[in-house]
Amino acid sequence: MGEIPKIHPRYKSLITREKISKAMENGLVHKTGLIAHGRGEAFDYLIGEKTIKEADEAAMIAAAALLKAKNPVISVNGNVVALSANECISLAECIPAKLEVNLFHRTEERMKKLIEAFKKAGAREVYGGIGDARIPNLGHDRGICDKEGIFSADVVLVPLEDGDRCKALRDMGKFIVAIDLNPLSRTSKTANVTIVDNVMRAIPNIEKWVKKLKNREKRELEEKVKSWDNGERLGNVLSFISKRLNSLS
Ligand code: PTJ
Repeated sequence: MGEIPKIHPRYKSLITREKISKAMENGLVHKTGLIAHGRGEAFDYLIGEKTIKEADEAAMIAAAALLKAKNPVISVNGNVVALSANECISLAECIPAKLEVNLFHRTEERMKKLIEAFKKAGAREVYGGIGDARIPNLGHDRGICDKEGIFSADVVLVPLEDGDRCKALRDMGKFIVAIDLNPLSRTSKTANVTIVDNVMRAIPNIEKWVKKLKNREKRELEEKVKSWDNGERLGNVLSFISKRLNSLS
């Protein structure tokens, strides 16, 4: 495609597609990352391509969980680096949390490229390259992680996560915050807190809440997190979508 005209009504969406397809050509995004992106776009339409109330509240709980954590880690993959690298770095500094590249389709070449891309964007330290630990009960290379990173984390933020790995992380006793536009996915259902929103809006929104909650007592943060019922909240998202579709029909 030539230059995308700024007056195109879907300009933002087209630019995002360009970004992700270029990142695929550069070996950062896996080819199935394009399929995942398309699926995300479809669900984004259903919520009106904006942060809905339920997602904002989930982002607040996510911020509370990340702030009260002893070793919080933000797990990033190809799509996340292509769409939100700077925002992830800013969030990680604000909490503070570690950043770890953790791939579904892991190759040493992609790991190297993604860690380099993060460092080029300003990240001081990026975990994932050592690969000296394994998430139990996960076959193949998608179970590889860093001992000092995800393996020993108590809270992990997983944008665009695979359902199987999300469950394996929960089985390790970790508190999982997922960002997933699909409220029906296994990841959404398995996480402790699911933010049904686009990763490009959700990451800065979590940061907004981290700044608001930063000076609150740990006990208050804990109470907020404890009060969250993820199943009920996902039900509310589905009701929102169904009401919205009814109102449009
Ligand atoms: O870079 P890798 O090798 O780790 O691979 C990453 C992908 C995304 C290819 C891999 O994790 C994968 O196949 O994921 P899934 O199982 O397709 O799940 C992706 C989920 O993310 C789907 O439920 C999508 O709806 C959702 N999604 C896609 N784009 C976005 C999104 N959620 C939030 N924001 C998005 N921009």
